[in-house]
Amino acid sequence: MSIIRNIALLLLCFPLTAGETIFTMKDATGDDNGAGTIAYPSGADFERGDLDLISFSAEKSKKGTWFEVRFANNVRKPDERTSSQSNLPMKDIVDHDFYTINVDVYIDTDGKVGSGLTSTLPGRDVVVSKATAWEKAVALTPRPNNAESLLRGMMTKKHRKDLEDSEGSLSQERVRQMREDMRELVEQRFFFPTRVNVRGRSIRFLVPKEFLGGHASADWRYLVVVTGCDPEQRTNVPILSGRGEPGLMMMPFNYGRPFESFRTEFDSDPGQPRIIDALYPTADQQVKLLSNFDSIKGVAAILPGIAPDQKEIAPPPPAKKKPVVVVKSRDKGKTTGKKAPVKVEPKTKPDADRLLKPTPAKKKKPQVPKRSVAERLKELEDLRKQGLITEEEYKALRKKILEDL
Ligand SMILES: [Ca+2]
Ligand SMILES: [Ca+2]
Repeated sequence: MSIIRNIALLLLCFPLTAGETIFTMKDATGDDNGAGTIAYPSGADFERGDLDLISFSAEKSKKGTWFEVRFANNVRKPDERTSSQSNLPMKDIVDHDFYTINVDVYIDTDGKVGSGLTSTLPGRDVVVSKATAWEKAVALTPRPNNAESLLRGMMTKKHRKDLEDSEGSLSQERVRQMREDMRELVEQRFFFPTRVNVRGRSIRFLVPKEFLGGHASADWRYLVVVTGCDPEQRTNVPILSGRGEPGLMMMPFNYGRPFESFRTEFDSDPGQPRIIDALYPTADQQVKLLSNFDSIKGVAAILPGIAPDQKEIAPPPPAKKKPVVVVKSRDKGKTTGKKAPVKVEPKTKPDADRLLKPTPAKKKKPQVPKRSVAERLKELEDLRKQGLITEEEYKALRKKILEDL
């Protein structure tokens, strides 16, 4: 008994995790609704507050940096859950003691405008601002090895297609080299933490010095986003939003009151980013930044990374489509008669940003037909009858729908 007490006392005096704090950043409470209109799945795996980030901090250790993300609710453990695909217990599927949360951290280490990547992991549907383009990304997920190989697979597939388009069919040696290049590229840019501790409302994860080139710095800028995790990467759940591509380990979005997917509230834009919470000083800034997209033009919301002092946010420009460069008209202006040969750059070097970008969706009919005004009014009426919206909300939404006539 006394031995146990002594060990407990020792642990209290010398916590295993003691280290110098590098920074602590706070996030608003109650803003786990993304651009303001995302609701949790109705199933038992999620509850409001579960993905509500309240702080993000970094602490020095011998091996590297321990980051900590803290949430409004206790982190859900996989103990009692089983797979939705098989009879496997969830704890045998995931590698760590959580299963509903992904946290991406995009880090701008050089502070140079335009230097680094602006793409994010598949399915996040946001881009990082050019001013805070990132050098290193940390992706906390319950199945790190699986997520890393999935990401490598997605990027390799695209890169291989690029190579085949410019070089024709590839020799075995070329394919081996290509796979090696992609492995290096993913390892250089992404880290999927495998040393993870879950306790109460917090998840701590170690990022080694080798990955960040030292400890994390309070001078760098950080973009931290939280998404709902689907550790089984199911592909049989219909996906409403996103550009038709599966996200990396992400829960899908749908209409209605889905059991197993997130939803966007009645009459809000279904094309909104699938980010549940993002680290910004106020909820208002988060809503503004996440609402700054145009799903019809295919323009994603631009999110800036922020400094740990959280004093300054460089607001990105409003979402607009890049102007289409018409090459022909320029050629016409030339009077030399002889056309300059178009130099085709061999795509031998993988371009990480491009490989991470979603493939533009082929034009096809939307999966969910636009509902008529009558249908929407009826749905609204149902919501009122069920007491799911207030009389005031009912009136406001009714007015909005009728304006579409
Ligand atoms: Ca929050
Ligand atoms: Ca937030």
